[in-house]
Amino acid sequence: MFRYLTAGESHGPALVGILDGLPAGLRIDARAIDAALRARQGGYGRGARMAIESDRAEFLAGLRGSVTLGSPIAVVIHNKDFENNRALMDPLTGAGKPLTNPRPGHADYAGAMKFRQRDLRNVLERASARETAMRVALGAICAQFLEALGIRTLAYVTRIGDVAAADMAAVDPAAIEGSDVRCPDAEAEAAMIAAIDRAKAAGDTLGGTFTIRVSGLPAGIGSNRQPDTRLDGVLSGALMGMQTVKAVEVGAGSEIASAPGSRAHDTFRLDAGAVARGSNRAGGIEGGISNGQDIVLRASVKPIPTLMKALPSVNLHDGTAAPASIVRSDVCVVPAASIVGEAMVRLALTAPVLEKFGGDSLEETRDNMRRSVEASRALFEAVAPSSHT
Ligand code: EPS
Repeated sequence: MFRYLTAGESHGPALVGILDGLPAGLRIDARAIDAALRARQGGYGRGARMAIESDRAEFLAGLRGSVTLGSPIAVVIHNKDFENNRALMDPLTGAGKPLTNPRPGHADYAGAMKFRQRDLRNVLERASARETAMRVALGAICAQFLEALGIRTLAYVTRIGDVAAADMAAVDPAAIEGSDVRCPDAEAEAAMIAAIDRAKAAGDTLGGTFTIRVSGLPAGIGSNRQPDTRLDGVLSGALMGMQTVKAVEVGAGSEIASAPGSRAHDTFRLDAGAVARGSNRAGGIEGGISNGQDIVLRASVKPIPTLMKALPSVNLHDGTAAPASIVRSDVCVVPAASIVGEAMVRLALTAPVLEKFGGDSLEETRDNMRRSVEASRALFEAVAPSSHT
């Protein structure tokens, strides 16, 4: 069974993560993990915290000579900002003036009710998106496992506020890396940056959307066996598990509700004797099972709830009307959220891929995958064998 856990407060000493169930024999490129961490820290519209941190994943267990042992992988990312907050956040002695005015849209109020906390800091420290740094590190490890099987992910920004990128059939990864908002549409990028500047000047924040594509995933991952085994549910649940995400779409998503059946589905045809599809509105998943086409997911991200022009709130300690607490924050996190979303998809895909192919070593997983894909191809010999991936 593949699983992972993270722990860590935003201004505590460190974030820690454990990844359990990856096979032995996978060579890990630590630089690629740190590159993903840098990407998460970047993006136009980020706040001052990002200038303090320079996130680096340090391995404590599970590797020898950069190769996985099949034992649990343990990772730590130190919070540099802990040194500025030791009196407030030391796990044994930390104390300070309580935060009292909940931010609409943040976990502050709901979390205070749940955990019976009078100091909202006791809620926000774990609710903060700071902990997504560890998800990105663990996701970047899973990416190396998936890539060893030929499965790749790509994440890019498709909307910031009311600026939408043009629909793109193919996306060049270099165009994403070269963009300050991780949007491969250069024209939209300039308008997105201007929108972030306007929001900042107004003391406001902006949300948006990002798209994740998965290529190289063979047909047959996920299952119609039970509701919780359906791949669309697994992947959208993982994306909804992010702080900022309020909606997830698979393929054509919500548009499908208004299309007639004749224009909603991806027809089959024969192309030089091979099975081909007319489109990919299903986003690569039918019946909760991957169908061999690219997986396409889109997530909608809410604007960050900490506004410099604070929203109306109440002081929960004295019962007066008061603006929401203002703490250091970002204007727009959509580019960073796309990196976190990619990590969530990488983590969420690893379990059903391992469930399908199994293996205690990478070699065994690869052998199983090769045999399985060949057997599926051989099922319909009347149709050209190369077509069933
Ligand atoms: C974040 C770290 C946080 C915030 C932000 C994201 O650091 P700090 O609170 O010290 O400024 O910048 O957190 C939130 C958006 C939030 O709502 O809590 C990060 O590492 O991504």
